[in-house]
Amino acid sequence: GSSIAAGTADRDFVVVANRLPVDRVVRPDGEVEWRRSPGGLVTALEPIMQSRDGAWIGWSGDVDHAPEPFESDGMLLHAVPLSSKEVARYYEGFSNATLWPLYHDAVAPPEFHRSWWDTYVTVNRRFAEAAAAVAGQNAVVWIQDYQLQLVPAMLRAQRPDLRIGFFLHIPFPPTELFMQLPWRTRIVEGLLGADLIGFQLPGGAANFLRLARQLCGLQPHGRTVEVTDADGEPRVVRAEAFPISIDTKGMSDLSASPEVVQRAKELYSELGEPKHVLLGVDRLDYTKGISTRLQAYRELLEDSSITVPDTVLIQVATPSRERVEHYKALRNRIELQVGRINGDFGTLGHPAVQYLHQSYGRDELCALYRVADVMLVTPLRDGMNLVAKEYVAARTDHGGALVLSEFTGAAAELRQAYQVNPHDITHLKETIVAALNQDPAEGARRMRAMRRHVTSHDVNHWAASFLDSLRKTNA
Ligand code: GDG
Repeated sequence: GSSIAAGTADRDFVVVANRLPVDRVVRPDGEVEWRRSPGGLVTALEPIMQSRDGAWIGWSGDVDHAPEPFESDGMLLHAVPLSSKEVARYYEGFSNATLWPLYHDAVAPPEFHRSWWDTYVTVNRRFAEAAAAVAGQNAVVWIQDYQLQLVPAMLRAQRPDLRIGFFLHIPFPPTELFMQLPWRTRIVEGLLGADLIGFQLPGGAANFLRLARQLCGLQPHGRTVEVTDADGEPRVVRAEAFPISIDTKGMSDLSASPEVVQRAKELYSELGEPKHVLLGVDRLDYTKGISTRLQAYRELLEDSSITVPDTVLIQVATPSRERVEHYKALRNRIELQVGRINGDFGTLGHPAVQYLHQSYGRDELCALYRVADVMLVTPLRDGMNLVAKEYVAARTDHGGALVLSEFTGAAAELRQAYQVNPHDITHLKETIVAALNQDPAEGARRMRAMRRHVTSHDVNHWAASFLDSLRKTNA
């Protein structure tokens, strides 16, 4: 059951996500404080939350510690508790070692465990119950991402009055891959509880509709299918693409601020004013193509296409999912590769790769974007990739070049990037060299075009389009 007292089911707009937009911080005096973790999603939804009496439901990130519901910046934050066993099975297990690799083209082998699935069901039910307890009559509920794919149907069963939206931040795989999942029909049925299911790309929506036909015997009409609810009433489910974006103006303004401009100058001089700075910024994840990127860089050094200390690669690899086996193995592989490149090609005081397994502040990241002549975004598969869009937003000077994998959602929008198949190391090397040697006028033309796109298609545009479409579905 829910810990919410009767009479609190009054919120008009409810976001349900794996994580709350806050982190638990223990102050020096021992007092516990919940500090806002700024992310694109919160930034975009905050105005809607404030004007519509919103609530956010999610896990606090802390095992067995769920604070009582509390108000923060005009929204109710409602924590869903998870035990350490649930974190291991629902989050690290089914979400990050089953669904994550399966949905990213199985670039690492997905693991299937019945105990993980059972816990995924239990935890999804807990999130659905929390949402049912908080949402007011006819409220809009927006469920986020692959950790919560069963919530739409579970919530609908309890609260048929609600308008329910779902957005998947990662790719939705082709049917050939999805069919491996022992619980495939349950997942599709879970999602069909929503009125609107949003994907990053039209291809994801098409994959989903095909599965709805194959697994549930439904007939898609364009981007919709009709389902029959428990009450015997027909209902339309729409599957559509809504490419997510960033707070473009926020990033541009930050990048043009005197502090960041100054910090970028300092960074450049700290690096020894090299001729070429290449940059990678990723969570340390096997989908991000960090290893192929390092291989291409290594071969360019072997060929003497580039040399140290004229050239440096900065690789920020933010620590991620460190208890999941695949991530431990990946870290070892990457760090071995970096160590070898530096051993073979570095000189005293001038490593070939500046590798940072650390999380950086937003300002510092922004200064790095300004310093990078070539930004390397080379995932093997990525739902969108916000780093690519942030780099473009940060280049208020129209400088720099973006090397971008075809297998990112962003590639569909950032057509003027230097696009590449990251599996093709020869082409990746040629593309990096082309980006390093681009004609500045040509580079500025490309960057301007990409900036126009991310300016008109920012995260507010994304949220507004989704919520508009949700309002119109089953209106
Ligand atoms: C998932 C999907 C989709 C990274 N390191 C630091 C840091 N970051 C920030 C970046 C960027 C975000 O984290 C990463 O977003 P991405 O989109 O690149 O990748 P995922 O984390 O895999 O996100 C992805 C996204 O959801 C949204 O739908 O685009 O496809 O996989 O904003 O700047 N931020 C700070 N310090 C760091 O060290 N402050």
